Amino acid sequence: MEFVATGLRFNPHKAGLGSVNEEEATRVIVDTSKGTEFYKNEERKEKLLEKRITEVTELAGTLTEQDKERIEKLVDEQFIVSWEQERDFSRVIVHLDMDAFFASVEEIDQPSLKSLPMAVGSTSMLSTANYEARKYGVRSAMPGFIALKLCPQLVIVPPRFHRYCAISNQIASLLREFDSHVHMSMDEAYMDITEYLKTQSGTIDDVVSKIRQKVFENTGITCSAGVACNTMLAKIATDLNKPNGQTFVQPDTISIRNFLNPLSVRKIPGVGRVTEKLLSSLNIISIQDLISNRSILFHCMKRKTFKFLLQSALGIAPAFISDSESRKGMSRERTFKPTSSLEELRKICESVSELLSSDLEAEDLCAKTVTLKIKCSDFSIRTRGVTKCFFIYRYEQILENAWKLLLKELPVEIRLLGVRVNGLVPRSEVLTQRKNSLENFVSNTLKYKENNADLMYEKVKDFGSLAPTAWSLFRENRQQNEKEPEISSTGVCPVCLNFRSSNSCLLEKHVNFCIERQEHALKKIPTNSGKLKKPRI
Ligand code: TTP
Ligand code: MG
Repeated sequence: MEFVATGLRFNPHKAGLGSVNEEEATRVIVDTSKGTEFYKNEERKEKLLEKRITEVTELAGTLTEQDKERIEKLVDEQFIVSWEQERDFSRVIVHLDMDAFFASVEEIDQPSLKSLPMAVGSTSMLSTANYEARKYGVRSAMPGFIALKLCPQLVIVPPRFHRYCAISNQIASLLREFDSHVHMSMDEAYMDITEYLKTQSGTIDDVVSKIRQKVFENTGITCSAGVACNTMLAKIATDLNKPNGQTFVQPDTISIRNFLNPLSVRKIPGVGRVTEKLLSSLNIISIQDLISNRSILFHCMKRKTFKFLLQSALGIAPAFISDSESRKGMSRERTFKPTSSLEELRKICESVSELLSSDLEAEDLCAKTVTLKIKCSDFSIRTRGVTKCFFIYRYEQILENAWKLLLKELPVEIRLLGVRVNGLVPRSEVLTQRKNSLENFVSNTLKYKENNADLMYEKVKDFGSLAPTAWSLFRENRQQNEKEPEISSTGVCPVCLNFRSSNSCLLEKHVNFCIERQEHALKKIPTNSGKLKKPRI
């Protein structure tokens, strides 16, 4: 077959695709997509990748054998020795991933679909496929029209995101029995079952089987599990025995190395097809190769990439996702038939924002930054973000911020819309902080008013007017003198200083409203927050 861009090659890295003839599937993908924007974009991306490969291989070629030995020694002494000391074997982490999640939910609701090759999505894009369809090479993130070429009898079912969310929430509550701090995203969960195991008599494998059985009995969905001493290893392990299976990695350095060494670099979460191709140009195919070529990695990669790849290859990672890490961000996205219709885009933006706000709600978090990601019909990707000066979590707030960012991009034809929130903190923390700062503000304001009332009055007299805030302060002070309100139980809005209430919810709502109103007035002032991020290769 003629040369094929990396992104056009059939991607076999998903459970259930092992028996597919890759060359045949690639030919169907190439033939069906020739001349499309997708095809052109993949060719553009390939050119950039080729350039990067040339740079990296040239750089690697400058190393002599002596250089490599010297760098290897340095890497071992300066990095690996201290990383090895950081290894934590004390926790038992389980990663659970539902099998063919969206498709399984559809099969539960329509059992007749079980025996058919079926995928969820549309002719333009599939979200996932059941294992029957995977035998034909049909998989997630594949356009439906290509899937129909690979498997003409494929049944394509439109997605029902609310249903998937409901089942996902149900699974999360079941899993809380084993770890009350379970981290659950749509169809995968991380649990630290170290404490739970102390209350059980069976082996680790028995307990994990029990967990999977519980999910199945309550939802009808099978899932696969990986068990290891850290989340990264557990996630890799889950994939090895999918569907409806589990893999346990013994918590010692030799077992971990034996488990990882023969695997493809692609098994490392975060290594995609571009990194895979870049590494293969350096003759790095397996995880073992990453370790043997650590001098080249050190010499050719950015320090962060070097660290990530080598630590992953050694199986070194934090035992569990720390709260702050897990709170880095949350996102939702939707792929659809390219459209420039504002009405359709608004609906999609609404549904993505709604899912995201319920994710925030489920974890009781709120966010500082909203980022919009769009993939245009020519497959170029744009991301735009805005950082607020206050925390948001409500559906309307996420929607309006994402929508404003989108409006700035018009006119545009879009095939994917995603919204991400970052700067996450627990809502309870924000409410406490806000309450404290409100209380401080109120008491300081009243002290200030007491001390400065005369001075302010003089200013009013001198200049004839005051800025609105100062004016309200002054006016309030006059009213205060007349009424003497209960300061301790009543809060004042620190923005307008006009609104006061002893009901903290009402006050908070008002403060949010006031800040947004103020932001609205200021929004004409250009800031850096809407800058376009350049896509990385
Ligand atoms: P995955 O767990 O990656 O896939 P899966 O559950 O369908 O199949 P597997 O048995 O291999 O775990 O993703 C979970 C759900 O997320 C999937 O059912 C649909 C959705 N999804 C997309 O919408 N687009 C995508 O590209 C992928 C990978 C998943
Ligand atoms: Mg899954």
